[in-house]
Amino acid sequence: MKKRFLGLSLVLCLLSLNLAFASTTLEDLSLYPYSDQDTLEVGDQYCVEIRVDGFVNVAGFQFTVSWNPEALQFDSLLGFNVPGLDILNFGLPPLVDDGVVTTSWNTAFETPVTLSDGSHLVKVCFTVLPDAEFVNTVQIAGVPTAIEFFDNMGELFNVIPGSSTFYVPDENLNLSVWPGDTDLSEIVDNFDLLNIGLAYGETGPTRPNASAIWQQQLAAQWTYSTPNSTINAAHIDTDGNGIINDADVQAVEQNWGETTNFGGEDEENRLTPLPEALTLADPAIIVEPQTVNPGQEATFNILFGDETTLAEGVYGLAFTVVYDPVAVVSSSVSASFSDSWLGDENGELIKIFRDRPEDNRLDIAISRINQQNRDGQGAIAQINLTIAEILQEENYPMAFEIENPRIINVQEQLIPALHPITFSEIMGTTATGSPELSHRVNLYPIPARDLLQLSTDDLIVDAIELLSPEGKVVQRWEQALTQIPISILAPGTYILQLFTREGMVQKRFVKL
Ligand SMILES: [Ca+2]
Ligand SMILES: [Ca+2]
Repeated sequence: MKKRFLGLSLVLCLLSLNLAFASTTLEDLSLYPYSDQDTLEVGDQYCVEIRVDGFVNVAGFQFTVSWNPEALQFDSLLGFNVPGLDILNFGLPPLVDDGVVTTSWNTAFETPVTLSDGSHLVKVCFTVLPDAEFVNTVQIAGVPTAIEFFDNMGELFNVIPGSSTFYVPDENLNLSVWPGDTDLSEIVDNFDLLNIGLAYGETGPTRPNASAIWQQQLAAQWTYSTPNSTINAAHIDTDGNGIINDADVQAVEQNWGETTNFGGEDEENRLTPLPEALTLADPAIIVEPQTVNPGQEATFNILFGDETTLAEGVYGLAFTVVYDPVAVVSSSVSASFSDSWLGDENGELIKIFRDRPEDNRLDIAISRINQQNRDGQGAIAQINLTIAEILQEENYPMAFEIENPRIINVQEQLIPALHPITFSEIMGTTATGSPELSHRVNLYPIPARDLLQLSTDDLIVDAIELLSPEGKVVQRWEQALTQIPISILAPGTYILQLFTREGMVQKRFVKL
């Protein structure tokens, strides 16, 4: 019996007897395919050396090399590097057609063999086939022949198997898509909804092996790109099915907060709107103030545009609402989109939101989908939350601010918008006036520029005071008014104080 593939069974029998007494495992032995080729084309030859580390006093081995037979065709074995090892130690046809080659070798009780780390046992060569994927591996496997290395006492090494990887780029698949990051900002957030709105209804090539898993996925170019940022729609087809529609919002939801900036801690690539050159002629986006009670579940309209300054030519918006963590029950915050002038939430809009309680911020995006801009004024969305149980004598002013608004038309041009802080009143325990009284007084427009309209139901008003943001009386009228000129006031939040026969009422208003 010589060192031959088929002749090993007797040796293994002897060894298995021996193994019954073996109580220790030998040192680690690494067994791994190695190649310096990592990028290949169809038809190229790919050769891997089956290398070892820790190959010390080895008397025999067996293992399997495995690959995807649709990616690689077996060609040849070369460079046998162990005494006596040759092609007869390998199991080839028909196994190689299924993507495996097996081997067995032993010294037949002669001197064990030692090789320096990084030496190869044998070299296996293949041809790359047309069905090769982008990522392909050749690996050491334990099926059908188990992995065993032993010394001349029959004791086993602890074998650590490895693999080698090569890439076959398809020249058509030249875009690297991260599902959900539609604007290539390297983070998934509410801004990623806007491109889905812009490209809504577009079709293009499907993405091979597409999924919403947060990993780089190769895709072919689409003909559509966004009008201004020129981002290819392959990045916007987040689910990779070849059409851009509501389903593509899901990957944004699923991967929200993920980043591709794996090494860095900063979020500098996060899309921040361009520096704004705002004028008083621009429309304003604000949270509509109202008077609420502690503990109340409240809904506040988010207003864009007002009676005097329409929001014109709007297609999509992404922004953040900053709320007062003292006044809001944590994690009670959400958005809704009913009665939006931007469109019917069922069928005319896509929308997304996420509360960040630790930052007291609500991220929102909303977009039309039919490539038609719309003009409007009033509510575009709502913020819903539970008012905290604030027990204090005075009314509590609860601030809201719209942060980082990115508002676009269908040509993807930016629409500038004022976004002043507004204050809503949380009623104090001994507050003068009541919510009921407050509701009978109406101040508009919100926000106001030149003239404030005041309606007071059937209340009898004896006097009105205008207080500065610091609470100082700016002006006092000893009569009821229906209009209050405010054009000379500096921009800010003011308080109008009404003395009525049924009590005192305070209303805040925003002067742009
Ligand atoms: Ca993004
Ligand atoms: Ca899609």
